[in-house]
Amino acid sequence: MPANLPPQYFEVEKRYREARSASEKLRYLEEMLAIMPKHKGTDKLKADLRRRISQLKDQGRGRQGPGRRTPAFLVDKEGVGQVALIGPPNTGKSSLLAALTKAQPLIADFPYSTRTPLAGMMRFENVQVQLLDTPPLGDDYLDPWFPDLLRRADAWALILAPPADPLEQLQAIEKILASFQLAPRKKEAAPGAAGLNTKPSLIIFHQSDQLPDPEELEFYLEVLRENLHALPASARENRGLSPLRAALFQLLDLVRVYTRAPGKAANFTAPFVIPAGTTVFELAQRIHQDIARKFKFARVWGRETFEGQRVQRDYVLQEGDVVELHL
Ligand SMILES: Nc1nc2c(ncn2[C@@H]2O[C@H](COP(=O)(O)OP(=O)(O)O)[C@@H](O)[C@H]2O)c(=O)[nH]1
Ligand SMILES: [Mg+2]
Repeated sequence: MPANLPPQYFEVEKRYREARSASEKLRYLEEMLAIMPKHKGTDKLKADLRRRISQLKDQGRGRQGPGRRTPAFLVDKEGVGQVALIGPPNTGKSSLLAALTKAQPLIADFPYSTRTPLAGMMRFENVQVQLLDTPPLGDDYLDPWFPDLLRRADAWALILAPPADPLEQLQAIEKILASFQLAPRKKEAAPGAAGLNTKPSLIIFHQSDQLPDPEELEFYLEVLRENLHALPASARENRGLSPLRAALFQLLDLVRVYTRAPGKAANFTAPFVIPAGTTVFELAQRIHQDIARKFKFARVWGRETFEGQRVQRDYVLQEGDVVELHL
């Protein structure tokens, strides 16, 4: 061994080779450099370590050249659906994520405190909805993966807040979305939305505590409601969060149904969560092809049916229905 390296060096080198993250690799490289004895025989090795260190540091700064970045921000979907919290800087997207889920985002009064999406699971009764906190939608800078995140989400919650005019904030968001051929799905087919891909959306008029005058708050809400469903909320004062949970779930356009075996009670903690419009036969198919094949009829206990009403395969399931499949 020409460089005459101490055994400790090889231990650290082994850790370096096994390290997963760039920051770990960097730490070990720096340790190796520190352990390296100082004499002529190690010059080449030292230069090599320094080169690798500076490469890793460059990568950390995002200077790694085109095509090598992995889309690490496309969050895996969990729960019954994914809602992206989007909006201008400082409207309280991160604060809402923290208030509605167990996630702990950085909350700060500087505009670009959120750099990457962060997911949290929001409980609503017996289901979990995934919420995504995102960086601000401003026109100065947008991460290249942001449009993909918007397209992949099942729905959007547009987070607006005083002191800016909420209608202007809404228009600014729509302008940015339109530049990616996207638009919130309006109550009526919105003029100008032609050719754009729409997503179910609602407005959260956040930081409502900043508008102590209820008439002012109501005025803004009425104006916003001409476009989209809009709800007031304040993460700081814990206001409006229960109706918000319900509205975020409703945005996904799902229904919860419960199956029961004849003569047994339904399990209300474990709903089948299915798209609105699903028929009882499609439910049978979701459960198992064999069940669908043998399906004869169903009995339903629900809001739209009388107790245990016998229904045929094309019956459209309603929220809260208890279903007994007969084979
Ligand atoms: N008055 C008031 N301020 C809030 C509320 N929620 C968040 N803030 C403040 O608004 C600033 C931005 O919050 P943050 O959640 O980081 O906003 P984001 O940039 O949209 O993620 C912070 O200083 C928060 O303390 C709220 O409900 N009411
Ligand atoms: Mg944030």
